[in-house]
Amino acid sequence: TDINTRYLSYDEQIQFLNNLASQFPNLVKLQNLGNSYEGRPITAVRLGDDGTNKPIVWIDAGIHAREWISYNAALYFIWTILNDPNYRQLLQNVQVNVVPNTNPDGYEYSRTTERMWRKTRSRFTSSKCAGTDGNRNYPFFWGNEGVSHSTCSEIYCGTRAASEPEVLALTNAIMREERRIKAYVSLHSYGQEILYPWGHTKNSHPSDVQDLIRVGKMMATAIQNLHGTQYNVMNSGDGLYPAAGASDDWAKSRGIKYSFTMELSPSDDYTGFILPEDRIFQVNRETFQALTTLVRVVSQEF
Ligand code: 0X9
Ligand code: ZN
Repeated sequence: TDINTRYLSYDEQIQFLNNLASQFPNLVKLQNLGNSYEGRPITAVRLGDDGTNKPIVWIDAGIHAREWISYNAALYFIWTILNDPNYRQLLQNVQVNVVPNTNPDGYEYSRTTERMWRKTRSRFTSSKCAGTDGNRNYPFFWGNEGVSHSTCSEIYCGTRAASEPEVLALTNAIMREERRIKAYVSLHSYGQEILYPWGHTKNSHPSDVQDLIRVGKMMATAIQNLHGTQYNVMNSGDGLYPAAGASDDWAKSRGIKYSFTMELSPSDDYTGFILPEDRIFQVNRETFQALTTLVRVVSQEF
């Protein structure tokens, strides 16, 4: 499979999922959560049989269009947990829901037109600028710190909370199963960081922050054990910058205990968002180690 050697188009990503769904009919179910602004399906992959009382780990990727490695990392996770019998066993106790492309319009725009595009592609009658930052559009402290209310900004938070069809599809889908969802990870790049809430402001931590730090460090250790790559575990508001209306905070506010944003590689080398294709494989494998560590924690604790 070439998810380890090149970046796929949106259509190729869907084809990849369809192939897996027909190969593993008992373990894979594809679901359309809703359509993007331009009408592309937001596809969720349910991994595991349809046992209704298992804890769920929710993983999504690519709300920021230019963070291409996140899509491959999500697809690699799906492929490997299905194909490696040692990991496939995890699905007996835990269901994993993966949305490998939460911003297909933005991604196609980034691939074909403007490599550094970040936002969705929604249009506004009153502005020549397009797009909302999906990670400022979630309905928790929406519109507060670290956002912009002008359409041309890279961190434009949208006309209202969940104004983006992509964000509405995701919040609705998560709320349908939120009592069972015990962990949430949003894959981004770049920075090699595992970020935990709260991130909408500085100096604000959930009461169980020590649990998040402990599990975040387990994930970072799993990555380090592979090739020595270092990820920093930190609070997003203090360690990075406050940003309200992000998905990690919203998930935490819904009662999902282990909520993280992962900023994948590189850390701060010259490549930034433009991670060369010959580095995809290693990041895929590292991300897999972190995510399966989290799945294992959920299977043991819930
Ligand atoms: O700014 C973001 O949305 C994320 N960083 S990125 O470079 N991928 O754009 C970080 C979000 C961290 N979470 C919160 N601040 N809540
Ligand atoms: Zn991002």
